[in-house]
Amino acid sequence: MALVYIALGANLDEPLQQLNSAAQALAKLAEADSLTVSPFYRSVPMGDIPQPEYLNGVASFHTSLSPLELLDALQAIELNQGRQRLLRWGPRTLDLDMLLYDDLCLNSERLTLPHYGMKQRSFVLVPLFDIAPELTLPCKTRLNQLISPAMRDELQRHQE
Ligand code: A4P
Ligand code: MG
Repeated sequence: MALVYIALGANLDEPLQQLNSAAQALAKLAEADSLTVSPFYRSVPMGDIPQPEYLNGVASFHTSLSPLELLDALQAIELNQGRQRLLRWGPRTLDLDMLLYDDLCLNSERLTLPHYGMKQRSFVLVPLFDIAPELTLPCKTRLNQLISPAMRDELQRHQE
């Protein structure tokens, strides 16, 4: 059984509903009662494409799926929620990125683990810290060493 962390992002078609639906879908991939979902944060779009602000969060769970089976399942959830791949870094109804799969380090055509951008992104690191404050990454860096006060200032916590 692997412990996995997934980043959730949405900026089209009711992002809050998109993330809540995604969390329900992730629960079906998770071993019983193992799903934890972080608070959600509003974040300014990263990159140069003009687009609406994002809602971002992170989920963790235990799963018996292999890494590629999990990637297939994540992409099926994205498609089921109307994801269209038009532009890299373009707006999307739902993006599910696999951040960590246990301590696995992998560089294959379809899957890079840990996720290539996670160490730089406030909208990943801050919600990840909310659900895993003691986490150490496979490169042995402690999560809390990657988070600066400026990163927290970039985000607005979504009020329930
Ligand atoms: N892939 C490789 N490794 C992984 C992994 N660990 N998890 C491959 C998921 N997928 C992985 O992804 C392209 C391909 O990456 C997949 O087919 C898979 O085989 P995609 O979801 O189709 O395309 P994308 O998301 O547009 O590209 P990319 O490079 O993953 O973009 P990011 O890094 O996801 O960034 N601004 C804010 N504020 N919040 C955001 O969430 N997100 C993006 C997209 C841009 N700006 C943002 C946000
Ligand atoms: Mg993606």
